[in-house]
Amino acid sequence: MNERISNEKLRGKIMTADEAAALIPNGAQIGFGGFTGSGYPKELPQALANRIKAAHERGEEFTVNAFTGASTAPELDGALAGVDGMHYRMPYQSDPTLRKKINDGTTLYTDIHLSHSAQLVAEGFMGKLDFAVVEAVRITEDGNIVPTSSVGNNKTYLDMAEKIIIEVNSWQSPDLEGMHDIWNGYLTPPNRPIIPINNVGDRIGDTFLTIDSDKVVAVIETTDRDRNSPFKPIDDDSRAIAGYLLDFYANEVKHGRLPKNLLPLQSGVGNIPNAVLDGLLHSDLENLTSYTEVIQDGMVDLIDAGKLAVASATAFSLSPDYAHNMNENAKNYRKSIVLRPQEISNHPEVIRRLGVLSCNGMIEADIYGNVNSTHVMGTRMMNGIGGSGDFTRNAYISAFVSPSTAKDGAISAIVPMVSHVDHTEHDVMVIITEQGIADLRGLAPRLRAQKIIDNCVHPDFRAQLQEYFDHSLVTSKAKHTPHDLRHSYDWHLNFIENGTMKLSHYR
Ligand code: 0RQ
Repeated sequence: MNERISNEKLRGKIMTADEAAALIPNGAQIGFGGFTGSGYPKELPQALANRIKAAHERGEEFTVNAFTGASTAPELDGALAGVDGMHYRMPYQSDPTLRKKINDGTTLYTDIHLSHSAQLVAEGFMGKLDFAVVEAVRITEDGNIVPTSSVGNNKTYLDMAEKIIIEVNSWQSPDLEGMHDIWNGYLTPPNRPIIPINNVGDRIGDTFLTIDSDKVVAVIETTDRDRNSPFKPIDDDSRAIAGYLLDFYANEVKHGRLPKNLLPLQSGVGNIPNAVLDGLLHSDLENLTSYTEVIQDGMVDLIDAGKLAVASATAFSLSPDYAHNMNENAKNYRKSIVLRPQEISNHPEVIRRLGVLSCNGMIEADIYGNVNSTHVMGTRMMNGIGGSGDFTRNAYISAFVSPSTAKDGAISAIVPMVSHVDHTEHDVMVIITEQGIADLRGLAPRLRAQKIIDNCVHPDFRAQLQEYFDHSLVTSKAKHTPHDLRHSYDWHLNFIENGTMKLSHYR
């Protein structure tokens, strides 16, 4: 194991997770590595959770403020939230235990664009960062860090933290070295240079994270795997939605608005984006590229099939079999995969320059094309905006996808007015459900509404939504974006009160 820690001084800092956790005091602000279940520290958070639990049993206060890249895993978010140990958390999560603590008011959560999170810490706005806790493939002779299966915000957290704890994980393949691209040119204003990425695969930095080794207070040796879950098999609705999107792209190619190999693809995680990738695999498209935030199974299949030339992201989000394959063959995949800090993988400047085609999931959309990605019934946090805002706002063509109903048909994903807005009508170009596709580009609001009602709404809700829109056209004083404000949230209220958005009468 020691060959993974090539620096003599840092070898002297090896200790157990419990010993390292003992260095962290109540109230500490910690920048953890980790992004979509990849590359997060695996032992220190659990050891810290044990310490917090013991303190609580003694009647002592003990919580920490946790910053990450994005979602992590039960060993981090689950462990700390499970002992009421997280006072504050940003910028994205998807852990069931943490979600519960956020929604019952125990944990304060700031849900922000992933590309903005490093800047908040770097400019000092979030206060002093006490610790950075990150995972490494190895520590180099010079005392620098080779990252593992995600880069996330590690660079900023390592730069800003007063103290550093490194988990060197021998489960992670040493052949990941060379896949990362850490740009050291990114600064706070007014000294920000142009990000010199002109093509998806451009490499502009180092393959390692440079750190001040004097700040390292502990090195922990670990062997645990990333905790990723397998994807569900692709269902009919996802296949239908993927079909509409790919036909839409084909039509854009036909009209000369997209090149034959499309433009760099961004794909959210989940069943439908996975179906889109599967659709691409079975298409005759070639020489595709992807500028996105996570590398999923479907992208690896596309690389293997020779259809995806290069992919840029900040992390892997692979099922266990695919993660194993990546570990075995990282040397080959290094040619076609670049992992960058998330402020670069999700950077508006690069996304706009490259002309990315974005595709993300949603909770609900309204008749004018505003999208809610985060809040169920307007108040309950699901996961967070993640990178969907970074990509949607700056995409060449932005798309949102969802089944037209949720919860066995009790909920319509298309509603009169969204109960929370993450993406405004100004940013949302295309909406797709299994019912069909609404290309909203260039349409005035009333035309957008009719197109969404005609093409995307489930038949169980179509007449009801048409009725709302017709009433709005009559009762709304202003006719630009008509709404019947007294009734805009009847559907949500009816679900909360009666368990269904289906109304017995217009109310
Ligand atoms: O609930 O898990 O209890 O069954 O939401 O819904 O349909 O399986 O879709 O997994 O793609 O998630 C928006 C949450 C969709 C996701 C969201 C319930 C539904 C189910 C999941 P159950 P599906 P998905 C890059 C981009 C924001 C982050 C983002 C998301 C669960 O896409 O988090 O885009 N996006 N990142 O039943 C009540 C509704 C509902 C609803 C769905 N209208 N009302 N519940 N559900 N619609 C990736 C990263 O940033 C890393």
